[in-house]
Amino acid sequence: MDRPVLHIGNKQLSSWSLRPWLALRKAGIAFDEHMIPLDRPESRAALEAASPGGTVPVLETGGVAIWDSLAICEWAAERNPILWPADPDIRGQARSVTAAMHSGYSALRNACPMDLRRTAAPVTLDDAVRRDVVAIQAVWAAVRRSGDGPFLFGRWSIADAFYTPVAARFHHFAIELDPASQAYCDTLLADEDYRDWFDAAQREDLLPPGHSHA
Ligand SMILES: N[C@@H](CCC(=O)N[C@@H](CS)C(=O)NCC(=O)O)C(=O)O
Repeated sequence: MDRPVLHIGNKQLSSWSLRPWLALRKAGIAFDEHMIPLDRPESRAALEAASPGGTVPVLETGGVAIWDSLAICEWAAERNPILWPADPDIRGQARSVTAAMHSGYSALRNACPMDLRRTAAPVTLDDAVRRDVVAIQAVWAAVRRSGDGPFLFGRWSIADAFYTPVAARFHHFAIELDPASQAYCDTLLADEDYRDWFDAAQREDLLPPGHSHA
């Protein structure tokens, strides 16, 4: 079987692409990656050619395209179940917190887009963004099980893939967190696979400085 190809957006900006890229790495699934630079005149045509949904990430495998970050993570978890907690009840809860990020917290996402080349600096946050920041920390506090490791459910899981871009937003927008949440974000941002992505983002030369994209 040909190696799957993961089409991604700019590493600097594409928070959605980061999630399945981490999951494929953690699952030990060999894949090729292909970048479609975003926000260029030719981006739309390239996105539509690669992805039925017209967005990245998209995984090309077995002659089909799977788009949507969570769908790609689930594809990876079918190949390597280590990506979710082993206990079915805890796994259900891990899926809840993952789905909450996938479909929510839009105030934070809109006001504080991931930009891995942004110099960390605070901005004034409106009430809706503050509510998201409080809600995310409350969810983390409610579910955290650090027994088997420092991640949300102990060992690394897809939930951590979904909150790694959140940790990056919190860092780059210098958002103050409670100590346990800060420690969790520090763990995510020190992860070796994330560091590989982050380092590659620093070497990208795809956008004018200061440009950012949600
Ligand atoms: N729900 C989708 C969202 C994907 C998405 O919005 N991707 C952005 C890049 S981060 C995109 O492709 N935008 C199209 C554009 O910039 O024209 C997912 O989880 O994959």
